[in-house]
Amino acid sequence: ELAYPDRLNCAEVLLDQAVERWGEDRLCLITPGERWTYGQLRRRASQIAQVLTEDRGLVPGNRVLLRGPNNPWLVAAWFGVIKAGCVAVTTMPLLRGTEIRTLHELTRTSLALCDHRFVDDLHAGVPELPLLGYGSGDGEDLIRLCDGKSGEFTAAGTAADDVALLAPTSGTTGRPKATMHFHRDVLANADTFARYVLKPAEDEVFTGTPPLGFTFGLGGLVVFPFRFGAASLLLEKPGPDELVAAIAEHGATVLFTAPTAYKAILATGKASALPSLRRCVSAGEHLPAEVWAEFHRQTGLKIINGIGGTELLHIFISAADDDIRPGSTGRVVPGFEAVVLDDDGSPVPDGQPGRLAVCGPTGCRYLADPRQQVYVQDGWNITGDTYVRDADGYFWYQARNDDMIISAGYNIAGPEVEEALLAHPDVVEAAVVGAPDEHRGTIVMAFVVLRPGVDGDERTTERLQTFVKHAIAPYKYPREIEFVAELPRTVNGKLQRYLLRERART
Ligand code: 3SK
Repeated sequence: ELAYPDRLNCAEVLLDQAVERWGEDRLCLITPGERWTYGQLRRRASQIAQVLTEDRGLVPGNRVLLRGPNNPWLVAAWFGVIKAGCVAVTTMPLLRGTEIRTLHELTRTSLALCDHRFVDDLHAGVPELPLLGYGSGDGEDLIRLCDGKSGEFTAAGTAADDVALLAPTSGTTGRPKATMHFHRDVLANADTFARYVLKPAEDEVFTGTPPLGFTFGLGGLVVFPFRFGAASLLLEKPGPDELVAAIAEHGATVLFTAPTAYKAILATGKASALPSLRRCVSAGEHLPAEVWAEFHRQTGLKIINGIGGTELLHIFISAADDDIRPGSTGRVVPGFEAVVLDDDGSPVPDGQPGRLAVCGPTGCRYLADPRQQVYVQDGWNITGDTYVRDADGYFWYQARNDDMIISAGYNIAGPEVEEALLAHPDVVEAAVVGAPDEHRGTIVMAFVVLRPGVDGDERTTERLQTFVKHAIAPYKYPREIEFVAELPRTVNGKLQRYLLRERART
């Protein structure tokens, strides 16, 4: 049972209290070119809170959009916003203007703190949103404003169940939802999955690839290390070789990444040269048993496979220590409960497939969204995954039961890609499904009916792919396109998506 005081500011606990406990000079953030101590980060976060409240007149509850790759200023911005009692709206750096606009309209942000290199799409999407940039580049600069501040700021006296974070999730329809997380939720994830499964030591160095805009990254690279006085190695967009080199150079001990990246690390041929690694966490998509076995063979490490969700902030079912059955996702993390349900919402017997439902200290609340009633019932989050639980309590992944495509750890809503394709003048109809792929697990595959007279050749494929990459985040583009005369439909005109899925498998 987790107990937190009624008044709680998670940034104060994770940062200010860390400085009190471990001292100003303790290392907290490492990048290929920089090292920040807890004291430095606290000063920068406090200065940001001063800029927000003193210069920009923000008050507790105002929402601030954060946009940028994983680096110390993004972490300082996250802490500064929350220290000020404002709500951090974390976003994926790859989002394009229209996607940012949709999120802004949903979350009604008052200000954006954005890496200068990423302002163009933000500006194109929400030109009216006040913006402070940081890092190298032009525009009104957050760092310069911070330099004029004392760095003394007492964290806002928020309640434990005030919202600290709005974390967007793309949903199955492409219409994003924003999940609301309280100050206590942020700590609860560290006090469940991290405490009981990772059991971090104080001298740990966490690292990984997920953006901080994805709660898998935010937990693994910020919340968990800070909760245990450890350090985080931040890499902006590492390829496998860079990741491997950085782990070796900085002695990283805990790795968070998706199955695709574990495969890519194996492909570098250097997996066995990572002696500092102690724990490896995999989530975001299903980890094939062969990848687990090969990684174990080459490194001696047992990847901790887990499933989490933006809705519950982080991992709620996972393997732990030697309690690992390769190919299974593991057992419920202490503090959470999970059941497998049939179509009527009743638990199915062990060994039978059904829909996974989860309940825990982090809860699931969508901001102003009627889908709350569909996906959250009696406090249980009804996930989009089909699972089987065995008699020993291990959960075995079967499939997605919706239209979400998980490709290389990215959640991609098929209907959103369809919409992007349909905006092209040459496209008459489009349907998108996931197709199996050796490297990415699944790829986005589109079936497209073209306007009469347009050839379905390679040039058209490339044109459509480029078009989608410019319309929505580039990782969502269809890596394969098949041109068809018509899409399979029922007599009522309903798309028979399952036929396309079968076709994509062949
Ligand atoms: O996809 C997952 O498994 C996941 C894990 C941790 C945090 C968030 C998510 C979506």
